[in-house]
Amino acid sequence: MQSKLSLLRLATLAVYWATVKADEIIYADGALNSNWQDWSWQSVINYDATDIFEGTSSISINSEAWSAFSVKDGPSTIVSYAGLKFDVSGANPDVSVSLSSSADSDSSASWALSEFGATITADNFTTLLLNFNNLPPGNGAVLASDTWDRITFQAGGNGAIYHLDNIILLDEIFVNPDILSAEPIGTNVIAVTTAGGADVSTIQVALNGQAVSVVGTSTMSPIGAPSSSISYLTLASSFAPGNLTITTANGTFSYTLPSSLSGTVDQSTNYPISPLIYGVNFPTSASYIQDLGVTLSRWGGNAVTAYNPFGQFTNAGNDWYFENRVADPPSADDWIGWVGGAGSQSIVTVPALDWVAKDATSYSYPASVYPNQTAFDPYNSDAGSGLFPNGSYVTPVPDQNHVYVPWNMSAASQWLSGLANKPTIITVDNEIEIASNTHQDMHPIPMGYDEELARVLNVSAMAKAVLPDVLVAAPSTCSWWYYWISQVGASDQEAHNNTDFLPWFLDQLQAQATATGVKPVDIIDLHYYYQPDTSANDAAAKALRLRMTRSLWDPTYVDESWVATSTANHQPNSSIIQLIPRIHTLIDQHYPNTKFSLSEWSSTDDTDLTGGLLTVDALGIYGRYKLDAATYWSDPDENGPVGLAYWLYRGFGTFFGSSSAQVSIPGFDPDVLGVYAGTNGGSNLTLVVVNKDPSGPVSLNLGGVPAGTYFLRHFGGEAGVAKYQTTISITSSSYIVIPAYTAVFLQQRTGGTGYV
Ligand SMILES: *[C@@H]1O[C@H](CO)[C@@H](O)[C@H](O)[C@H]1NC(C)=O
Ligand SMILES: *[C@@H]1O[C@H](CO)[C@@H](O)[C@H](O)[C@H]1NC(C)=O
Ligand SMILES: *[C@@H]1O[C@H](CO)[C@@H](O)[C@H](O)[C@H]1NC(C)=O
Ligand SMILES: *[C@@H]1O[C@H](CO)[C@@H](O)[C@H](O)[C@H]1NC(C)=O
Ligand SMILES: *[C@@H]1O[C@H](CO)[C@@H](O)[C@H](O)[C@H]1NC(C)=O
Ligand SMILES: *[C@@H]1O[C@H](CO)[C@@H](O)[C@H](O)[C@H]1NC(C)=O
Ligand SMILES: *[C@@H]1O[C@H](CO)[C@@H](O)[C@H](O)[C@H]1NC(C)=O
Ligand SMILES: *[C@@H]1O[C@H](CO)[C@@H](O)[C@H](O)[C@H]1NC(C)=O
Ligand SMILES: *[C@@H]1O[C@H](CO)[C@@H](O)[C@H](O)[C@H]1NC(C)=O
Ligand SMILES: CC(=O)N[C@H]1CO[C@H](CO)[C@@H](O)[C@@H]1O
Repeated sequence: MQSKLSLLRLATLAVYWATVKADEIIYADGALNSNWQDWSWQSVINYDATDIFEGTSSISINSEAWSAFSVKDGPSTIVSYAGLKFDVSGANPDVSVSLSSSADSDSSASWALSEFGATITADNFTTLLLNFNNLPPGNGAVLASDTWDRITFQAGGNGAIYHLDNIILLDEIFVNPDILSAEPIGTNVIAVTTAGGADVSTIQVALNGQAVSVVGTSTMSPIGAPSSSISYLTLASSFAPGNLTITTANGTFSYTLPSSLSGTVDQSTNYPISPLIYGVNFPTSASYIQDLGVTLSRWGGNAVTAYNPFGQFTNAGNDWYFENRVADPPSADDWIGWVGGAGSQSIVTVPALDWVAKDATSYSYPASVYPNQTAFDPYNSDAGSGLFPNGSYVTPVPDQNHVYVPWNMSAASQWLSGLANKPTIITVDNEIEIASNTHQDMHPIPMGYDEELARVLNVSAMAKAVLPDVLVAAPSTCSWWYYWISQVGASDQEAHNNTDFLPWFLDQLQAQATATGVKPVDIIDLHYYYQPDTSANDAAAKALRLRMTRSLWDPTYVDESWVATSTANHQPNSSIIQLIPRIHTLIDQHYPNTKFSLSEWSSTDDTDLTGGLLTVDALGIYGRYKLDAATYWSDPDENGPVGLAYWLYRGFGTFFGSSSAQVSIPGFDPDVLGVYAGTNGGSNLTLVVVNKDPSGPVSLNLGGVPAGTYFLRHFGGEAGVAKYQTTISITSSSYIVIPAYTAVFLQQRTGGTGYV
């Protein structure tokens, strides 16, 4: 167990603010600064609230769902300040802060108040700082330069009631030198994170009461986070079990180093890893693809079902009031081109229902036609949810011609044949088994087995005729329940020889392949969303999040969700998902020699560290269990924990290995550890280790790991979320330390130390 004597100090509290020339006070007492305008919407705002205040009054805000308190400056000056400070009170209000530009409509990232690392209560104001050089959650990311002139505090889907006070743009932020963390890593290195250029030369280290000297120090500032820094202190001797004490000018950090878990890594026993497992949906830019090493980019999701490539329109379906809009990005052809130019292959959705959007403005459920609905778009009060107040779908079904134009295989063929840039893989629409829900206006009749198969075969025949090299992926089913059952229900299963959907579907594809000599589907594509509920995001939920990757592979892991007790007929065992081996077995039995992909999956939390650790674990599992392709839903922040998981394996041209090497650790507990080994033809060993335990380091004794020079990447633990990397020596394979809640990448560099 770790005991850290100094308090865990949050990034927001480790800095001080000082007025040097002119801070801009946007609000202090009574009224908004006259240079600023109120651009709020659907919120009740009182600038002179006295129920709780500092000074003489505060701002009270009551925002409806998705509405906001928003203020706009005169001339654009925000970018010249160092940060935005404000006081907030409320019962943990669901509010996010963002900046935007009225000149070009750009928006910054949106930072949830919960990401600032402080507790917000209704009784007292809490001071939060949006440091433009160290954005929340405090990994050193810097605000992009733009014509920012607007600050928006937007409520989430349940609205928000809260107070703000003392909203100030700071001219300067002084960072007091501080040593934030000091953790053991590798065989003899202490990783020390600092703020304000703190001096690490006076740090003293003792192991079991004996002083250990520091023989080398190197310091780096992480890529993409120039204001964070980390120093690696090399010790004169290696770690060993016992008490490690690190004494600094800003507190003492103590750890108990445990006895090591023993095993072996065998590079000579290996098999290829598909490079396409490191994909995401809709990467944001070419540099995103290159920085994270994204190998496969998907154009997919609910909003591409109605994609009209000729007008570049689409419809949001039930994600947003069944409204048409300009597709974003507009041109699939250009998109395939630039993702390819950045080094990524592409997987592109071909609409497979009978309609696509006719324009950028129409919507299916106008209030003028259907006055009685559960909700209307806060930005367009005429566009309704398509649900009666009792939750039933609005009837009569609207005439599709109001919003859509017909779509058919000749239109699809015209689109694909005209593409200047060809996709690597196409998918047959997206989750069409639930179209009568997500696109109830377009396809109100629940889809059954036969219709889904017919649509898959029709798109496949069209696509293979037009693009002879393309791989066809289907059925892109949304989740576990629909792998086995159609939206028609049990009667559909009974009508199909009482067979679950997937095995039936595979049998039909095999029959088609046998009859025609051409495999209609090259890749069985599913979406996988973990079913356990981790939304509480407390310690128990985080531990569950890190355990539930076992559902991808483990034949003994009973799913910790409704799946475990569902009585539906999902042979061989309805309570054990064991996803990748299960689907491989089904494919072998019903439609052999077919690939398997997951074109949507998620860590369940893109901003919490455990979402990143889960992603590292999952990417290791995908390689080890021979998944053929995967794309994350959707485009995790490059500098957030999930983005860092991709960077760890693939960032900036470094990669884990072309093959998965055998790891054998008797007594290994997958609830607390993930250990993956990669190799290039039996050399250049790479190890990725995830320590899922928040409370202390683990140590490994791994035969087959040669001593020598290693390139180290890591994130997590006390060091936090940033792209930390260095070169270290592994002095012996017998005692390698991985800090708590940390993912590490260690790659043998026999020929030198170079890395990008
Ligand atoms: C850390 O220690 C240095 C050196 O004693 C001191 O100047 C600095 O104020 C300390 N930082 C904090 C946050 O206490
Ligand atoms: C480590 O410290 C604990 C608590 O101070 C003590 O009980 C234990 O004996 C120490 N272990 C070693 C190996 O020195
Ligand atoms: C609105 O729909 C609800 C049921 O969903 C019904 O009880 C109510 O009478 C309807 N109101 C009007 C004005 O039609
Ligand atoms: C829901 O309300 C609508 C409109 O009032 C009505 O037509 C429909 O029958 C109701 N559905 C149920 C299940 O009560
Ligand atoms: C196919 O769709 C196109 C584009 O909407 C339309 O012009 C054409 O008439 C349709 N063809 C058939 C046979 O429905
Ligand atoms: C599939 O194509 C055939 C032949 O063009 C057509 O008759 C059938 O309606 C199509 N099926 C679906 C579900 O679109
Ligand atoms: C129906 O299922 C049984 C086993 O569940 C199988 O033996 C039989 O071949 C199937 N029949 C058809 C027509 O697929
Ligand atoms: C599925 O596995 C669980 C856990 O091992 C076991 O309790 C259950 O009996 C199995 N069910 C079937 C149908 O084999
Ligand atoms: C191993 O890495 C070194 C650089 O450290 C490189 O020169 C060598 O080609 C690599 N070997 C293989 C098989 O990739
Ligand atoms: C920590 C703190 O300032 N607590 C205060 C919160 O507000 C209540 C009621 O106004 C005070 O009594 C606490 O002292």
